[in-house]
Amino acid sequence: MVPAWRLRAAFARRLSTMYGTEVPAYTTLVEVAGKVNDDVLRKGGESAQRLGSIERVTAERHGAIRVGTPRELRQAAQVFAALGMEPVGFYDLRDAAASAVPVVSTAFRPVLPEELDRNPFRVFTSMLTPADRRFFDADLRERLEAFLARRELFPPQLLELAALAEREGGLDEERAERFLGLAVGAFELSPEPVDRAWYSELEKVSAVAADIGGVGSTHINHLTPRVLDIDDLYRRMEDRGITMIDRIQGPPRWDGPDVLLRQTSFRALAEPRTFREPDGTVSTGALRVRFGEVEARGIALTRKGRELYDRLVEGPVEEWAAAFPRTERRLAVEGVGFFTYEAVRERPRDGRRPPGDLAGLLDGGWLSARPIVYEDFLPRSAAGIFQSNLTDPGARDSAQAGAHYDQHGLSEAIERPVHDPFDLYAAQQDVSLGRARQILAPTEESDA
Ligand code: OOG
Ligand code: NI
Repeated sequence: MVPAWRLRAAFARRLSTMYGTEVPAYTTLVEVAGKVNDDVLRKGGESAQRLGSIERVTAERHGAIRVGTPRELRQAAQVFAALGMEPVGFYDLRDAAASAVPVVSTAFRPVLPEELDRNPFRVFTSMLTPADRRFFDADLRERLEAFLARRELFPPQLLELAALAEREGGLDEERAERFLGLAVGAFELSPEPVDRAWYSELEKVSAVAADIGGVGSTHINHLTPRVLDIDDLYRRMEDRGITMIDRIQGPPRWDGPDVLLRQTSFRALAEPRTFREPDGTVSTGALRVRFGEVEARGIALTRKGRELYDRLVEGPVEEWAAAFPRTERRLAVEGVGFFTYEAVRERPRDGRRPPGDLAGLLDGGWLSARPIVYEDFLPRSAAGIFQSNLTDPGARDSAQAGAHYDQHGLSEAIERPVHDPFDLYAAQQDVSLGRARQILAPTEESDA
């Protein structure tokens, strides 16, 4: 039996191989990321692995895909469920980007700490919003929905094997092989000619809408390796003559702890595609929709920490440096960052009782804290990544009311619960703290 986590790790590896043949610049990015990580490890020693072992970081990827309908999203969720990946978080990118990005998104990822340790592969998954009148008028919406209803992104056998894998917690070798082949195939770029007129019509509204609804299949949009020093990577890519977007998204570079997520990308490359012209002839051309992204991950922030982040990230770096907690200890005791806690020593025989507060427990050496790594995404950064790869802002009629989407609605569309990322981190922290307190101060009964 090949368990879900092995399927997930194998899927991530094969997707990476496939994407490397489709987008050779991705391979360059992975190589450069590897060199940067080697250097950080050499200079930093153990502290370089504080936010994850080098094995985990080296294998770590996130992918991005885009689908058109709730049904397609449900099917994608079934494929990811087979890999032990569940929907986490709701991202509404329609207002986060200045350009027309008519999608709402979630991320599929493992949710249990031990599963994340085995392989943290995640996929940022966006769904088109044809009901949003700001982007699509009634006529275009109808034709778009009819087009989407006709296509099949995932072959029935893939979905059957995925459902079986989810029920059984894995697949036998033979079925696993079949499943992985079909799953990777579903995300390959299709050689089918693109209908030029239809694609162009959608492109006038939004390049993202055209990428999703202008073709008969889906494809991986980017696959992102994790790097330990993203500023160094940015410089090295530019030194190689690769044009990067103009900034690194997310928190500024500073000498305090890494938090949340910092991302950057190189610009979308022109990829050869075939087109069916209005007169029926087939021609070759190019589309610029896929790019290369890289990211550095830091400590997960609490709601309070996130509010602080959202406020400070807008301002100058000096303000950030003055106001954001500069040490892990402060992140912990001020309730800004998430940690797991472990009891350092047993309850002493002299009857001294451990202090009740976190600061006392940490400062007295009763507890050690380990940061919880941020496993999710940031709406503003995601919008920035989408946006920086659009050459045309598209069109939006702001006089129209937008269609309402939220986490609950998304959950109903997927027919699976969408986890709240803050709840997941908080639960992990609370479990560890409860266990540590139990060791430090057992009840009188368990003393006897
Ligand atoms: C997704 C863009 C967002 C990220 O890492 O924030 C994203 C897309 O382009 O489909 O991948
Ligand atoms: Ni991404």
